[in-house]
Amino acid sequence: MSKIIQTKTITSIKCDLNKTQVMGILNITPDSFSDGGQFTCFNSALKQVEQMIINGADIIDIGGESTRPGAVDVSAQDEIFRVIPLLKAIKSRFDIKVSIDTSKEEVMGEAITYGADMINDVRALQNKGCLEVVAQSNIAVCLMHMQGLPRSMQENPQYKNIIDDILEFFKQRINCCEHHGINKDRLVLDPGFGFGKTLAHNYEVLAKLTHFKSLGLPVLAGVSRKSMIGNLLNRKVNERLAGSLAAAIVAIEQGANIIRVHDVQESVDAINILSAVAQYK
Ligand code: 9MG
Repeated sequence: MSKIIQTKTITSIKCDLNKTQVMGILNITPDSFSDGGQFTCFNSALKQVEQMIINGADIIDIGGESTRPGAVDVSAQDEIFRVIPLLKAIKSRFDIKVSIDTSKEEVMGEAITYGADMINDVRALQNKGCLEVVAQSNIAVCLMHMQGLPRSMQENPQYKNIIDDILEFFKQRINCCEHHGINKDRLVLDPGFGFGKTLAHNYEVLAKLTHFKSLGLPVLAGVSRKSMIGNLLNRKVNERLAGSLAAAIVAIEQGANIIRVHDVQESVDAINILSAVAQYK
């Protein structure tokens, strides 16, 4: 029997719901630029992007602010300085979708001006001015759920029912976006693994990821190298590849359309195995 190809267009990002999109992570962290080695850092970031593209990435996610637990704030100017020259360089050299991981209206504005395809906002456009800036564009947006803020989010997170609470949050954010003129077809939802969630919360969300599909939007999952892998397996950050791949496979089986990963080649291999098996289901 022939398969129905269900293709959904979220503006600027063609999201084929039958093919998992791989989002490669490019972190331009504060210390990358602190030794005056900007040029080296810039070139090595571009090389990393090229390698991720060769390895099969569909989207590159560039972040200039750390969102790890306890991370300190970065100014909008610093973030723009780190992220925008790279966005411009990537767009002029490669044919690849670029997502900018930011929660600041100023950075979003610049990202839109210089051709970003998606804003990846861990604060789901809740910061001042963000809804308005994004509404003036056609860009896609990833709305991520987070309880609390990075500085303190891992201090005793609590939920009545984590799945219902996240669903309610998504509904409110979708309404807010639509109210500001951001069409639903531009949105991607992300439950935010590790953002104000205990180990048990993270695994419950992973097990029940399909629940978020009820809102009719693509779902993004970011589990790569996170503490939910390290703490369960007692593995350091550089020992989390197998655990990350296993969790990504579960996320895809539970309906994730986009996976956000550090290890692009290995993730693409895992997806290809899943696709080969899926043909016979
Ligand atoms: C920036 N960032 C770090 N972790 C993330 C995750 O799980 N999802 C999204 N959308 N962004 C993330």
